[in-house]
Amino acid sequence: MRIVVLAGGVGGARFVRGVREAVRRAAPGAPLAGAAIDVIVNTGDDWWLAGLRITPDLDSMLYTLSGQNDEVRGWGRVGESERVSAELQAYGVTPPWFTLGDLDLGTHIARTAWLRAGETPSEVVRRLQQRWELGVTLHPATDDEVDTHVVIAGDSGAASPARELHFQEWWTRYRASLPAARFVQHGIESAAPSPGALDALLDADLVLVAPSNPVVSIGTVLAVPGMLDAIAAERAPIVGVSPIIAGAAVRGMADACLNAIGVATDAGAVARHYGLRRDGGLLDGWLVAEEDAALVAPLDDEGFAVRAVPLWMNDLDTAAALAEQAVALGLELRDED
Ligand code: GDP
Ligand code: FO1
Ligand code: CA
Repeated sequence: MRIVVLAGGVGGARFVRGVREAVRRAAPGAPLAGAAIDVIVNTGDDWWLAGLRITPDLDSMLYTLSGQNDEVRGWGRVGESERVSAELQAYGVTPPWFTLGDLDLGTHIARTAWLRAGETPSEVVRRLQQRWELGVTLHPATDDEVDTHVVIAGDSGAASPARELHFQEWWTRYRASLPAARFVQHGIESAAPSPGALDALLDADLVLVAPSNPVVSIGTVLAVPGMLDAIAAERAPIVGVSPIIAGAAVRGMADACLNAIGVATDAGAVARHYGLRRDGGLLDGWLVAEEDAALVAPLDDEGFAVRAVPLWMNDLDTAAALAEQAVALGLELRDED
């Protein structure tokens, strides 16, 4: 069995760690036993800083799955020091609101060296993950450089005209507090899914949409031309997991992104935003939190196969249990087919 997961950074990585654990725990002969896991990771957060290519969501995956992530901060490496970053900030080559840890810099330098030598982002990701036994295969959503930018609305006078920031500046410097009018990715029209992402989708038995930011993580993966078609052409069931619990974007600022595109911070609104696959959207199935059980009946009436399950990923056990629920719903949908 081949499972493909669409994912962003921290929420995505916690979920993928749960999927990997669910596969490891599967009884011999069970459908999940020995399943291959491919992860298609958002690249919209990527940017250039101090001459280095930084890929936050891919690195969150790499570090979380290899057990080296800083669980407290959510990003970067555990046991990190920041001596080089202090120098870079003293020179003014990096801003004070974006810190590159010393160990993390090793990753960025290696990645940039390979890119400079002519390798594609997919080849670089392959090399980075070879260093550890991740138990999953990571693919960038695209090999094209289409970083997300945020358009901040101006007011009607000339005092504050509309302006555009890189997503990282909006997110880490302003903590998503500047009202976003929209998100843009310049050149996305001519981008294509990475070869590994397409291959994995062609071969998938089940596609899972991680409880990642629906706008700047999953939305950005789906915005790559050809990605949604490749997913929709699947015979494999597509099951999503809500990142919203009881009307709140747990651990993060996804609500600011949803506001910007006019979608309520609500598990039902996110399902409707993704849409039903049979109507040209993404989903067959959708997992909501037990706290949101009241959403099951209305969404079910609209055609989504919905279950209310424990949605908090607090540790490996809860993340694995959530992954098992997502897989179980997918298998149910496959058997009905
Ligand atoms: P980022 O790229 O680091 O922002 O991470 P993602 O886009 O992968 O995921 C961020 C989202 O994960 C947050 O906005 C939350 O809505 C969601 N999230 C975080 N922790 C949990 C959890 O325990 N359960 C669920 N269901 N969602 C979570
Ligand atoms: N997030 C911060 O809030 N402050 C930082 O200084 C910061 C540095 C950083 C360096 C490398 C990296 O891969 C991620 C980093 N992040 C930082 C997290 C990250 O930029 C965002 O949380 C995500 O892009 C949103 O998913
Ligand atoms: Ca992200």
